[in-house]
Amino acid sequence: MIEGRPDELHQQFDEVWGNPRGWRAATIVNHTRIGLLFLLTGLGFFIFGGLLAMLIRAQLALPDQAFMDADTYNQVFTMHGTVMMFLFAVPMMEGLAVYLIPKMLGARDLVFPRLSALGYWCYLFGGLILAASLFLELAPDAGWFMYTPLSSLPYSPGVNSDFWLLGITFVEISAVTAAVELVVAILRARAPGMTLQRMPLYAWYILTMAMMIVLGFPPLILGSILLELERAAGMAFFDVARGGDPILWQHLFWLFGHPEVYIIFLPAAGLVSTMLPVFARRPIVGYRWVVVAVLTTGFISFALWVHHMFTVGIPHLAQAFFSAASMLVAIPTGVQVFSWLATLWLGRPVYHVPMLWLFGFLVIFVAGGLTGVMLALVPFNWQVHDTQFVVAHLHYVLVGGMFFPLVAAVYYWLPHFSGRMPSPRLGRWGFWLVFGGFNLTFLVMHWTGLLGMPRRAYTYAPGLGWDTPNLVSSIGSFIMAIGIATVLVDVLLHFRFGVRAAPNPWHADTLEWATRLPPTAYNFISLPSVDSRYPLWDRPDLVKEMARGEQGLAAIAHGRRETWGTDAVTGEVREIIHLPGNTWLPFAVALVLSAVCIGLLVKAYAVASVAIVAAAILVLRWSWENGAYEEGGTAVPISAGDPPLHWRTHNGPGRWGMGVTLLADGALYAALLFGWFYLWTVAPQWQMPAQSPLDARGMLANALLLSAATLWLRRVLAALRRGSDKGLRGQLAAIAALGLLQSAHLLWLTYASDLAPKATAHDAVIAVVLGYALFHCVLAGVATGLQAWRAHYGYVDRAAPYEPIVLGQLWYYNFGVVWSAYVALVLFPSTWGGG
Ligand code: HEM
Ligand SMILES: [Cu+2]
Repeated sequence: MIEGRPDELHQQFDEVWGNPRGWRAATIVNHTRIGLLFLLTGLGFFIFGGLLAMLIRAQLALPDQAFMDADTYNQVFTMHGTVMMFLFAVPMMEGLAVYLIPKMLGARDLVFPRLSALGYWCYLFGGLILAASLFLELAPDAGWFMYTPLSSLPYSPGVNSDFWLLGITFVEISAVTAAVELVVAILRARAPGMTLQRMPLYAWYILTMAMMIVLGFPPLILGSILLELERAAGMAFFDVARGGDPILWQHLFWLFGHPEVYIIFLPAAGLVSTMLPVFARRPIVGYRWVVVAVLTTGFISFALWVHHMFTVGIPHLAQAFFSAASMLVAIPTGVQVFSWLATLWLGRPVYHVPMLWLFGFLVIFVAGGLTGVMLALVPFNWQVHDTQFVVAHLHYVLVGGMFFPLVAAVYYWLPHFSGRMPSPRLGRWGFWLVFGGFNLTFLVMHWTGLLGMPRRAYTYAPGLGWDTPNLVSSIGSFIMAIGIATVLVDVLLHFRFGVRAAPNPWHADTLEWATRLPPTAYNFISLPSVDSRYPLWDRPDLVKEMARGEQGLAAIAHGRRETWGTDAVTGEVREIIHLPGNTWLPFAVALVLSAVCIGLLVKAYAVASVAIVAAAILVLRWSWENGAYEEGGTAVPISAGDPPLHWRTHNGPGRWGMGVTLLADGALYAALLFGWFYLWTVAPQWQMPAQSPLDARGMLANALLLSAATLWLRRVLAALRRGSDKGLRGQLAAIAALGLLQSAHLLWLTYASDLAPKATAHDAVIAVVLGYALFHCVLAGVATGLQAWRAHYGYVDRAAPYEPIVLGQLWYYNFGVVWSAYVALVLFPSTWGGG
């Protein structure tokens, strides 16, 4: 198994896995590096958002301040909320997960490294575009929730809102890519023997968070696309006069926005559940209860969005339901809190700096939870809606629930990043300044709110009783800022002056501490197998065995990047996942997509179109460079006794990746259909034409055509699974042609139906549904054509049947899309009112 001494082995691994320097650093796809980039960029945006918070507090410190005018203030607080929520909180949590998860699972990388890199670059570029708007004094100014009609063209005529819609969509796509990646890695790339039951709690939290992103972000992406279409192309969705409804935006927004709060909180709670037992020096109490609580939180949080809309005028029954549901969510959170307290109680805790932050978290977060229950009471909610009370609650939950655990985590994993230990002294100062400053700022703000001071007002008159509490809040916020600066200085200094860290300095139980400190790009030269929930506690020798190359997959002479692919439930080895190496593609794709984004912003549609074509070419190139391509067909050696490389199986990670991506895609489509039925039943001036503009028979024919192609592909795939690739290339080519023919027919149908999307919301929604279906059908056709071509080169055949099987899912998905479009747009209207 071992080829030479570990040092030599390390050298060989470095050759295959190493990170280039200089310009070529932009080609790195390795998860450790990408995770760190996420964290650093997130920190940058946090500082930016924090400075904006300082500006806000400076403006509110005294009554009748003229520090900022109302316009600037609107931009500043909108950007503060937007930056903190989209560019700091979520990417930070995802970045940490990208960094930690493979290591905790005992893997060498995430399963789609190029996708992680793409996600990062999209995040960076999207964030920069958004941030730039403030310096151009064109920043979004309609609040981080962008309510229509305030954000619609008549009330926000500049490009301010467009910056938000395009920039945030760009960033959201990055969040979804990282989420897909995390879900699949957690389910399919764990160490052999790591059953679901033995998975570190953090992985459960991240799995839940990632699934929530997959299902929760698409409604907002859809909302942004619709609003941008309304603003840029004049299509009608949120305009009452044309049959739209601004409340639709609120639904789409909060369908995303409420889960978002838990998307931010759950991973932070996962950090707590990871660190706390280590410091308490015992396993967490009630592992199973915590898992159940986390999963339940994930589910319930999707049923809560309406509690943000209690004052909008919704039916009483709905109010009662969502009020009760909102209180219910306190239960699983309570379970976790009790489990943490019990762990501390029953353990023999040791106190280090991270523990201080965990303590701060517990105090502040519980307080925030209590005001949350207050807000879930409808009458109380009516009272304090849109006052500073809500701002105070929100920061107790977000800063307490996310920022404090994050700082604890930074201190805890610092030795991992740097190989050095943080110093206790400055850290304590930083903590107490932040803790004190925070409470001074926001505890008082509850009071300001109860006194009736509204949220988002840029100034106020003296003598209303608001002067003193506001001054106190502002002073508190500056103390907090000084505290945060202290922490940053501490962290910076430690890179220079920290003492060298011992291996596993906190005596943790999880596998990330089995890497070198700081870790190599491949994490481990040999991959562990696991037989307990606390591998490093139960097998103290494991670390050395791994480092000596005595565990799995220690061969590298073949020059491939590899990690184990394991069964989602049992953790048994299924295949060797063959990972791609460094490449310019993700960076280039993100760059071209930012050109699309900027092109749309400045309404240079020609530029945007060229960039879209360029992006399509790059993406095709990307999908060409898969394992079988680099290796020259299927003649790839593997060691005797090893499982197959993943692209020789029927069920590799790509299949899961496609599945999860389609879940996200389906969430977007479901939100679109929801919009259709919502507008139909609720919009005050919805107009259903007497005669549907759609050609009913044409639609049916189109769906049948697609069904024929799909069924054909299904037969080809079934044959492949049985080991027959007879006529594979020709059949794939024919299916691709049939698919493209169907796409052309759909395009013609859309064109011939003479829709008037600028005149009525009815036609606008139909146009979007058809456009959506068209996009997917073309995609499937082109991708199948590409597969035919690959079959021609022998990259795809019965020995490597994997890619067409992955692609098959897209066809099944399209089948569902086109038929449900037929049902929703043709059958329903013809049976229930409106021709
Ligand atoms: C660093 C300390 C922070 C301070 C002093 C601060 C201060 C403020 C203030 C004064 C407002 C109210 C603006 C207004 O109503 O006019 C606000 C809004 C907000 N903050 Fe913070 N904030 C801080 C950190 C954070 C963090 C860490 C997050 C999220 C992770 C966050 C998320 C938000 C959001 C979502 C809003 C609502 C914006 C809106 O209503 O549109 N803040 N913040
Ligand atoms: Cu909520």
